[in-house]
Amino acid sequence: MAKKMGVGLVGYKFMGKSHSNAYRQVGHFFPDMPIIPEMTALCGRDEVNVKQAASDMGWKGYETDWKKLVTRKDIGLIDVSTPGDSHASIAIAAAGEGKHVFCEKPLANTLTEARAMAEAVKKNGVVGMVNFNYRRVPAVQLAKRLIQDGRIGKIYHWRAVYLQDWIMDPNFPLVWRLQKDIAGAGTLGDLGAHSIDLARMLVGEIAEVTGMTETFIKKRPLLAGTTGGLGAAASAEMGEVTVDDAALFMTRFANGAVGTFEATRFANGRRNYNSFEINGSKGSIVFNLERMNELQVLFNDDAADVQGFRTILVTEGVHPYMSAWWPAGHIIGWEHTFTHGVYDLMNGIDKGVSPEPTFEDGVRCQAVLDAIEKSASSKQWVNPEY
Ligand code: SOE
Repeated sequence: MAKKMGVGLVGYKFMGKSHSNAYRQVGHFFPDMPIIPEMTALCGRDEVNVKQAASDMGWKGYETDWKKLVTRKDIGLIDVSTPGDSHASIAIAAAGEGKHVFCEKPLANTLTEARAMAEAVKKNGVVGMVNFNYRRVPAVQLAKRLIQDGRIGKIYHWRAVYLQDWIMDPNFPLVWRLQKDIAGAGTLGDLGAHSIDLARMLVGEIAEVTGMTETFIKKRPLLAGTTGGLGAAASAEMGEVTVDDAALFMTRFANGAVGTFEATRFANGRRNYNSFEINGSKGSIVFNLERMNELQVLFNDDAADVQGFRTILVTEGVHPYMSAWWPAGHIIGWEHTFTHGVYDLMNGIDKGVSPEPTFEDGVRCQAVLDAIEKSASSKQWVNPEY
């Protein structure tokens, strides 16, 4: 019989909903789970809303103060799905109470906070994992295996493009993601961080960066009401946008590969276009989240008359996580990446080992973000401070 562990989730909007779905599903699809997460309590400041969300999403109870949540004896795992400004305080307090911590990306709003979080997890001997969920797309895992097996040879190029368009309307209001004191950074931390994490996993450590950021719309209407998600309503008053709308940067990897990255919320028509291309001495790999069940690959050792990019439908049971779902050819979606994350997390907790991306990975990503911001203001190449 699998053991059980109570979960306390802080945050119940977009990310809270996707994490709740993962906790609900995981035990039903992964029968070999060593520890089943129990949806013990959902936490949010507004009692009426959090109570409703807890009942809608299948939580047994709720709390309105995360400080109380982290001390509860029936909870072993704290899930931090709040905006970045509260990640550090919640995660550090939870680790101090001996709770394992699952934290939304990027790990923190600053490198100093990220380091303190990694230190807290280490010092208290608990498991810490950052939810860079795109690592857990089976096609991305296939890319990783092909690289590890040497199938594309020595990597020369990494090319990442992460494009969205949800704030292009100048009248779209000043939601929390556009405020530095809450979000830490704009497109750079929200989207660029995903690409940096994937680049670190697939290519290797980033040694040097140079970058630029741009804020196209500098003032926006303040929010009408309190709902500040991706579909928020505007008031008549204006406020200042304090984060970047777009970030472009180049990197040198420690292994000699070079990388280019583009992250923007101003790519008209691109809703959530997260893609990368890797070119190596023996082949190439292309991934695009909008076709997330597919991986395009080219191998130089294919016969000359059939050489070209092939598209692999990554739905066979031989691929990570896929045997838990449907027969081959029956595709999975964005929400499955969260379920896979929770599956790996519970296995990690069982073994007492933090699954990747660990808080240390989170710190390294944060160091790259920090270096890009420094480079954007100094207009120089900068080495991340690992
Ligand atoms: C909004 O830009 C957002 O939801 C990000 O915060 C997520 O990390 C990304 O996966 C999708 O877009």
